[in-house]
Amino acid sequence: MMICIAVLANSLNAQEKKEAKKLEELKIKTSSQCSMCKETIEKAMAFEKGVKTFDLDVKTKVLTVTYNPVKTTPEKIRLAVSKVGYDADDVIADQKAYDKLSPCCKKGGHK
Ligand SMILES: [Cu+2]
Repeated sequence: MMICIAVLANSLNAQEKKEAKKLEELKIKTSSQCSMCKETIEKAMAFEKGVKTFDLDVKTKVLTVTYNPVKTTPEKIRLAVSKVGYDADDVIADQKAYDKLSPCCKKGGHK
C-alpha cells in the first residue's frame, strides 16, 4: 500500500513538472485595497480557466499568476479581474461589480 502511494505521488510530480514548463507568468497591477479584495480576486482566479497559480500582494496590489498560454491569454485574465470589480493594468473595473464592493474595497478606500 505504501509503495502504491509513493508511486502515485511520483507520477503526479512528474506531471506537474511537465505542465510547469508550459506555464507563463503574468503580473497584473490591480486596484485592490485590502485582504478582502485579495480573497475576491483570488477566488475569481481559482475559477478562471487556464490559471494555475495566483497570489495577490496586498501591499503592492500586484497579482501574480501563472497560466497555461494554450488555455488562456493575459487579456482574458485581466478581464476576469475587472469582472469582479477591480482594475487590471489598463482594463478598467466593471462598473456593476465595482458598485457592489464593500466601501473599503473601493479605490481610495485605504490610502
Ligand atoms: Cu478590499
